[in-house]
Amino acid sequence: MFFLPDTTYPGGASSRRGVCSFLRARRSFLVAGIAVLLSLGVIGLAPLTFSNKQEISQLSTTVDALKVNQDNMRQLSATVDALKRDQDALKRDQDALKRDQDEVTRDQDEVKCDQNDIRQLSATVDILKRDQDALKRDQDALKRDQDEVKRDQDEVKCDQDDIRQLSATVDVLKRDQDALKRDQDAMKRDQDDVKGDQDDMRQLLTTVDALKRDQDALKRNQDALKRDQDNMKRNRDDVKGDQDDMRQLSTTVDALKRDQDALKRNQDALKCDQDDMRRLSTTVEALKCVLYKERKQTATLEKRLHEIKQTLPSCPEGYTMWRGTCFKAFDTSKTFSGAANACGADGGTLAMPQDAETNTFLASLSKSVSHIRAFWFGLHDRREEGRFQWMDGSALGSYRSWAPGQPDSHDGNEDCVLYPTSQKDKWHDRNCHQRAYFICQAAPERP
Ligand SMILES: [Ca+2]
Ligand SMILES: [Ca+2]
Repeated sequence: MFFLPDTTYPGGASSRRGVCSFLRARRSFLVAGIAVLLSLGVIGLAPLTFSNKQEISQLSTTVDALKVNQDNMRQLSATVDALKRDQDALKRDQDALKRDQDEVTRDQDEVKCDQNDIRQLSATVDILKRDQDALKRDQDALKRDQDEVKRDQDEVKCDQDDIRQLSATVDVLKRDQDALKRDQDAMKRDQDDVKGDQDDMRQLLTTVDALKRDQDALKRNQDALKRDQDNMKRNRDDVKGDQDDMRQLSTTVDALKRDQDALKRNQDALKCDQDDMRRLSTTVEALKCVLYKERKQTATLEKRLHEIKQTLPSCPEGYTMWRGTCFKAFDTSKTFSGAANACGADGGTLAMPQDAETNTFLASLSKSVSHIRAFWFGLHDRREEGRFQWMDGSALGSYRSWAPGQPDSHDGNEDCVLYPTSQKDKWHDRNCHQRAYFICQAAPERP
């Protein structure tokens, strides 16, 4: 059988867990036993089918065993009942323990509160002790003061006694003094009679002394006045110097004022200049923008010009373009025919100034090469005297620029025309074999 103690379990929770596992094991064992018995009962019905005795005896043994098992079952049932009771008792004990635990917790909280109260009380007691010490010190100080007061009181009492004695002595002295005064008054009356004569003498002497003192004082006053006069004179000189300084200062101040005004005017002018500078700066910025645009445009135009030049016809080297024709003044001397051949070698002819503008241009071109040389150009009357024609065979038109008296076909042998050394834009007919510089013209070349 299983028995439980009545009240407490020193092992606590671990003991209770051991008991519970034990109960569960016993319950499993009980269930297993019941199962065995039931199987044996089923088996016990079998012998009816057996005939031999051996089997019957075996069955008898089995029945006995079953009876024993039945007894065991009963014992187990009793054990289970006892265990249930023990379990109930354990539960009750557990509840009691829980209640005890709660009470202990509450007691613990109360103890904590009490501990806090004790700490506060301890702090209060410390404060009270410190107050008590301070009070003791104050009490000692008061006792010392009291002792001093007592000593002062004793001294005052001694002084009072002395004062009383002094008062008595003073009364005696007063009486003596009154007696003395009376004697003194008598003496004075006698003395006054003697003094009457003496006073007159003394007054005279006093008057003389006073006069002497007045004289000395007058002298001192006189010296002081002289010193004052000297001081005054020096002060006057100083004042005069200060006045001069003041005048100079005034002049300086006026000059400074004028300078200030001039500075103000300069400042105003500078401000105006500054404004102008600002405006100029703005204008410059605007101009820079314009300049930038212009430059850009110029670059574009130059580029375009370059492109156009690439496509335009150009003059041979050394020739200058004039109204779509190229001209060149040569600085070598040739006959008219030699000059014409030289121009032909360049792909052109001798120049043909068929209008006033071209004539002026050619005169200028020849002068750029030489001022003192004559220049052939392409006009002649070699085919028929008096009938002038250009190098391309066309007849001389209405425009002509003969020098006065020309053409004169001097000696009947002048059939070629040139610009003479003087009057470069005027024409002269000359001997074609004469040597002169010359001017060629050519058509521009296509690139
Ligand atoms: Ca002629
Ligand atoms: Ca001539």
